[in-house]
Amino acid sequence: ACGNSDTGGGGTKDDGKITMGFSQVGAESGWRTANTISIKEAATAAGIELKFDDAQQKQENQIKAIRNYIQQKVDVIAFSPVVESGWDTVLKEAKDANIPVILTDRSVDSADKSLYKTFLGSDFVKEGKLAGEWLVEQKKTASGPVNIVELQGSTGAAPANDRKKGFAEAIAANPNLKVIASQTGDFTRAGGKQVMEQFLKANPKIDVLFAHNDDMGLGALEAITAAGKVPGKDITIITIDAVKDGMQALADGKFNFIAECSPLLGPQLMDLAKKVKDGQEVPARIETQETTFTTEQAKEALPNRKY
Ligand code: GZL
Repeated sequence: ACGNSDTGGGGTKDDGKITMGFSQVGAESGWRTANTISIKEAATAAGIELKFDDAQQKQENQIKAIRNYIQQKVDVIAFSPVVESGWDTVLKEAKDANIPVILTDRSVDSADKSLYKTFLGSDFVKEGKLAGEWLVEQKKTASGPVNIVELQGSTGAAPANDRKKGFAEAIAANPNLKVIASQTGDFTRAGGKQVMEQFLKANPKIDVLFAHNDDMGLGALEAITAAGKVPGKDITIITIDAVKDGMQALADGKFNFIAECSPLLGPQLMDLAKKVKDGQEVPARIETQETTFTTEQAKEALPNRKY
């Protein structure tokens, strides 16, 4: 590097080592823990210096962290936006400071696509759709109403908005399938348990639980068994993520179906950071490849699961 920090570029040191500032959502779920491990391990493997901040699921903490990274003149900023909206101002500051931004895991609703180089993450609408399509197939012979309760992810988060949308679109195929209650459990086990207790108190007939992530489903299991019902039998349970504890519940028949959402984004993120730093063009959207699991498939897959 020419060593002249006025070039406005990042803070690449003379040793050419790239510095990345990463703002993480928090540590709310097993998925998030696995995602953080993937990012930290991949940075080490790629020889990238990683500055890491845990925002405890607060947007203002992410904005603060991004501003710090701009001050420190990092080479690349990457983050998983806890909610979709309210990023344009700080992303404009990063752009004005000539620091490229990579969105990982979750996206933003900014109309100005020049505010970030790429979005690496899953298609959450598809995940919701896969969950709904499986249920439609399972309940195609149902004669009467099938009452569904839904544990939504964090309010305003892209995975919550999109999974809800995809699931609703899919179950519209069978008017017997009705979401009778839908509320956020904030992607946490505690939230899932608390809200499921309320659902059970208010609704005598619940046939299906759709939880936007395994952790809320795992919390709901406690409420369901405490209410004297058998999870996976009295109440069909569909979740998203496929982290180890979720896959174990699925293998045990307590869950019935999981749409995978892979947290292992670290290696791709570091590869993108190098390309972006070198000024190479990168695709505007890189979609995570992932699958779905039934109980039988979970039993087979469990021994080899990395997270
Ligand atoms: C999805 C990710 C979600 C997970 C949850 O990519 O943003 O956040 O599904 C996590 O487990 O809390």
